[in-house]
Amino acid sequence: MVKWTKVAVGLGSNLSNPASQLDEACNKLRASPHVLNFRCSSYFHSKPLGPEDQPDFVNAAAVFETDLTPEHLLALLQAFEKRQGRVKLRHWGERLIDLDILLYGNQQFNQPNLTVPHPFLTERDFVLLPLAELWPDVMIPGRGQIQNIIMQLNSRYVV
Ligand code: PH2
Ligand code: MG
Ligand code: MG
Repeated sequence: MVKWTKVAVGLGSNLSNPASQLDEACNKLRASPHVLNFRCSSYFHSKPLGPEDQPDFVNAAAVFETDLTPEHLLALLQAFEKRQGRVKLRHWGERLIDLDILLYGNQQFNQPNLTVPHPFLTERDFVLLPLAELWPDVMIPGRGQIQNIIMQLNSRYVV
């Protein structure tokens, strides 16, 4: 019996018509035989985190079930990034398409090339807000309810 696991993936782009890059990535994911019940959030516009001399981002989250292991899902996302034309520019810099594993079931692990939940998930509104739109009662392993994390994030800006 094949085991299907519910996962969340973060999408981001700030080059070559970002929204159409997200559309393309969503279409490819939805069409994969390793993906079931694919859903994608609205597109959120955000200021770049990191170098400020780069265009604004469009971000989204996707939630689906997969029969791939975390390593194989990472390989699939990296292959999609490459096929879509992503080239490595600079750290935290501009990118055509970025597909990051945010959650893999309720698992928590730390490998040299993959940390789950995504290490910056709880610090980034452009990841938390799309994810909460799709999956409002998700529990982030080790961190708790997404709504509480968002409230804590917002309270940092209250003076
Ligand atoms: N991704 C980064 C660096 N900075 N800023 C925004 N607004 N959105 C992103 O997706 C993003 C970023 C590296 O992955
Ligand atoms: Mg990435
Ligand atoms: Mg990223």
